[in-house]
Amino acid sequence: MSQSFVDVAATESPGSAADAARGAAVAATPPGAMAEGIERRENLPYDEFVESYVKKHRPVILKNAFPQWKAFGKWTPEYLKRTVGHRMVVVDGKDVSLGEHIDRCVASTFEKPSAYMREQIIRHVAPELADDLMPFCDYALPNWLRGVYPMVDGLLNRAGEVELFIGGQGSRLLRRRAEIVEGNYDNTYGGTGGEMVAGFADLHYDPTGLPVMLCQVYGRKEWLVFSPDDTPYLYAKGRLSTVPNPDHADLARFPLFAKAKAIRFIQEPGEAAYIPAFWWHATRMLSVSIAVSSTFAHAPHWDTMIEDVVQNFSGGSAARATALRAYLKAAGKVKQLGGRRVGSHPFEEQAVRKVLGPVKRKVRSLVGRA
Ligand SMILES: O=C(O)CCC(=O)C(=O)O
Ligand SMILES: [Fe+2]
Repeated sequence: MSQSFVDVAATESPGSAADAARGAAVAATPPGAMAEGIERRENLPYDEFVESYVKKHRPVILKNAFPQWKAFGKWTPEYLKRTVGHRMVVVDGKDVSLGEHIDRCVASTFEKPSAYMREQIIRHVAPELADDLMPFCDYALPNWLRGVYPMVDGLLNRAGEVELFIGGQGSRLLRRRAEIVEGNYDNTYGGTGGEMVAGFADLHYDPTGLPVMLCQVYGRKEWLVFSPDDTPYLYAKGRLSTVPNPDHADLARFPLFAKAKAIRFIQEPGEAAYIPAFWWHATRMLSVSIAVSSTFAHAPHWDTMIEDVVQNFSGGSAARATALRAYLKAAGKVKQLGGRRVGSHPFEEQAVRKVLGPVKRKVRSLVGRA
């Protein structure tokens, strides 16, 4: 087991040879901010992961996090194109075949980046890939999100799905552009200036007070991460920072941003990034990148998740808030009885759904006929 910190300031100084190699993509540390790396742990024992990172809500890069996956080493752009290229996915709101999207990613450059395909539920878009991801990443277990949750079922179950992300060189996460309030956001950030095209965008934290485990299967991805302690400096609108280019922040417009401490790192194939709830992040691809994500939650995450759900989904009704809170707390207690392996078959249809699905369809068809 080893532990190391990436000295980002040393590897990512503006104008270095590495930057030149990335074309116009200058990887500058936000001016005024102190750059720090992220902890990297190799073959970290599960219990230590939970004690030192999950319970303390600290991010970490886990090396050798899914050596058992057939996907690791097998999935390449060519392989996915050949085997599941005919499957349809949604990229930036448009339906496209996976093969066509992969072609665009292969042709992508920092100057002319392709769109980033994110959050495609593997069980739906290409279920034949599931076998390559089993047994699932142990660090992302137990996962209490899988299950049937009356009242917030769509929310929690959607969150518990295993998802596929594919981008090309220069693609970056444009997660919630639509959520940004008009007028408070510089829409030109993706414009014509070379470094803007390939820079980071949409610094955000994930919904529902939940952490994420992002497993890099192929290619390299660069991250920009900030602690929740930096929230006062990030000009947040909800879960999104309104600072347009967080790696080239305009400090005249966003002076407080200088106080935020950027954590930058490059994620390599075989590594999993654990990003705790409320940690801000943005990504961009340094090459064709294939990644698999799992949002997961168990005891150390549960109360935070409940408060977020209650705040955002009780519609201002105190009675609903109380009911939701009590119900989700009880659901957590039940899940806890299942132990370490709860959620370890994320690609299987759940037993209750197997029964409920046909019943629902039958009722619908009867109602339709009536
Ligand atoms: O894989 C990535 O690029 C990060 C994805 C992400 O942060 C998100 O979809 O919320
Ligand atoms: Fe995210």
